[in-house]
Amino acid sequence: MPSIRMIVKEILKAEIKSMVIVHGGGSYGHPVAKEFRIAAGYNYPNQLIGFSKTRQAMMALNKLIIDAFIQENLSAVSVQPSAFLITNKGRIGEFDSTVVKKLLGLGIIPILFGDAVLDSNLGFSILSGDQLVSALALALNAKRIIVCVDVDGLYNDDPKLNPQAELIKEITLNDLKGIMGNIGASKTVDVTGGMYGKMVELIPALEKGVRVKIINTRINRLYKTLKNKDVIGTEIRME
Ligand code: IP8
Repeated sequence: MPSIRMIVKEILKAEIKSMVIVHGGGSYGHPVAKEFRIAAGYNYPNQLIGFSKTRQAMMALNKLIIDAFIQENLSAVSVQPSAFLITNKGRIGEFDSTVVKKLLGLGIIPILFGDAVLDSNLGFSILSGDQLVSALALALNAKRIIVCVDVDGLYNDDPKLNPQAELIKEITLNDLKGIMGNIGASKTVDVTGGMYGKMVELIPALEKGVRVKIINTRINRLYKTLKNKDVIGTEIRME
């Protein structure tokens, strides 16, 4: 996967001391989660094999990503969200971030992912990487979240439907809430809501003062962002 390799090389070049990575389901997790309606919870027996397949798809994607880090001699390890947290109606409650903190303390990069998780109300559900990012940022007192997507940032309308849509370079949390209705849902299979879902999930972290930058995964953009250099994208601040 060339894009994963590129991202890993940029992280290596930026010499970042401490970071947590969370990836989504992409074409691995979402189609199978959708086919078996995993996000809706346990309703019929055939979903059990779907739960298993979704988990396995996420592990496969996570392995590819970790392999790319190891290839660059970067110490990254998988931390499987479904093994340490249970949602309630799809929402994270309390969770224990000790393992992630200890890994960071050792200088290891924990790599987590959106996952098919047990749910105390629904039996199981889908936890989005976006919800996890926000919860982790709060638990770890993170200074910033960098969101890598396949468009240049946040637009005033859906850029995949409206070619006139304009990129928003900077926005405050209040203004973000005001334009939420215009933000596009995903055009690909995404059981957790595309860009709109991302923004909704980031709000709790933004409210606590975590800075958010949304960037495209194009060459050098992650590197520049990690180095606090000027880069095309959207900066979201509490105020
Ligand atoms: O792509 C969903 O994570 P997301 C993960 O961050 C699965 O919404 C299992 C579909």
